[in-house]
Amino acid sequence: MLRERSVFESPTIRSDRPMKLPNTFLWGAATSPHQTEGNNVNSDWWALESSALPMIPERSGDAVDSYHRYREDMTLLGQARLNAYRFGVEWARIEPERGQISQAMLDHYRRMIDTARECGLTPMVTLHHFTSPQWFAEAGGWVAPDAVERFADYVRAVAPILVDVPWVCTINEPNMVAIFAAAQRLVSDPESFSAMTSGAMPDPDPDSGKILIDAHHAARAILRAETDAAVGWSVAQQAFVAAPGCEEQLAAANHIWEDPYLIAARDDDFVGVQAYTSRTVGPDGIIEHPEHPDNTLTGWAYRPDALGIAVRHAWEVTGGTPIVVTENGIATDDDTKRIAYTAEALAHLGQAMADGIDVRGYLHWSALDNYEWGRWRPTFGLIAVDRRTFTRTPKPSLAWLGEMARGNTLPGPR
Ligand code: IFM
Repeated sequence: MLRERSVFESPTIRSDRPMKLPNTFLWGAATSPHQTEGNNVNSDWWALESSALPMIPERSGDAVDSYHRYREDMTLLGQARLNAYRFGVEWARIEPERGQISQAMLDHYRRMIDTARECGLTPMVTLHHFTSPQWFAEAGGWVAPDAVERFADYVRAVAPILVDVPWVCTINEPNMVAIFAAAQRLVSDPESFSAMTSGAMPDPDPDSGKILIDAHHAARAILRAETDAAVGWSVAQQAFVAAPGCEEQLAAANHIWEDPYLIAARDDDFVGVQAYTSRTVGPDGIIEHPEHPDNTLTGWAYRPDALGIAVRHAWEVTGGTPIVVTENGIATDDDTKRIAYTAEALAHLGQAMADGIDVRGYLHWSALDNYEWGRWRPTFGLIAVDRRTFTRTPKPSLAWLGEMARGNTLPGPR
């Protein structure tokens, strides 16, 4: 029984033989609407960008104009021989005012789904990726008494265009959404605020977390009734590891940051693992990434092994929900480093799969250099974008990942 086996036995890679994957394995890339489409003017993030918060020094503006150029984006992914694309539909466009559903926007997103297919890409559609309509935020956001109902209404409105979509992710990184909720509460407290601006993140707000879990389960029920989709959500994982003797602190960090969201995925059709780096938990809790020349453009430690740690943790906590890696990547302007990081991350993923973990796909973050929530400098893309002309230039990493998809094997260690 695979599920009974300890997946923590082997953190290091044992096999250097490539591992053949099933033909159904998803090889792709991911984006989100707000980070790529541009002019998401009815969203809460657009409003936040106007509010001159120091954590949000730059605005999304036109983003990379994927609202108009999605066919070009998808064509490049398909030409590279990737077979999957995770993108989102934007609640603030579909329901710009409460109860006012835009059929034109639903048609737009249905065209995106059809275009993905035409480009040879299996679509995974995310329904909520950090941004909500401004009217929802003004009404109290996720802690408003009717938040779950409002989200469920939106999901009901979108369901008809998802009827034949194979993969739907209800909410992206609900634990990060709960962190934003905590951060917004702290903004009025000068001491906590200065801690936040120096890079530390508050713990996820547990009240928001519970509501997000209810919202996810409500969405899952609607989607299961009205579509054929495999339904899940994606969890931001920090791949926490314990400093010597700090196993209890490690368990506490996981308990607050990740586990409730993974437990909520126990009856899902899949869980999305999103991992970029690993963080150590010491005697006083989570340790911030120490300064290091190898740190990425987001200031995170260079830790390609994070993916293996995260996948093993998700498998253990969910009790064996099938996994899709819905995000993994690196913010760097050195594409050779991106390839090296990804190759190593994939080797760790292969080892986890060799240990019996059921992983159905790998979706790299991100397809395009895009708006990184307040900043443009951290570039995660397989495709560079000139933000003045919107010209797309594939990087060598796109062709490299396409080759991986064509070979459909996971590598041994480098
Ligand atoms: O850009 C984000 C994405 O929106 C959610 N997951 C992490 C990425 C990198 O920070």
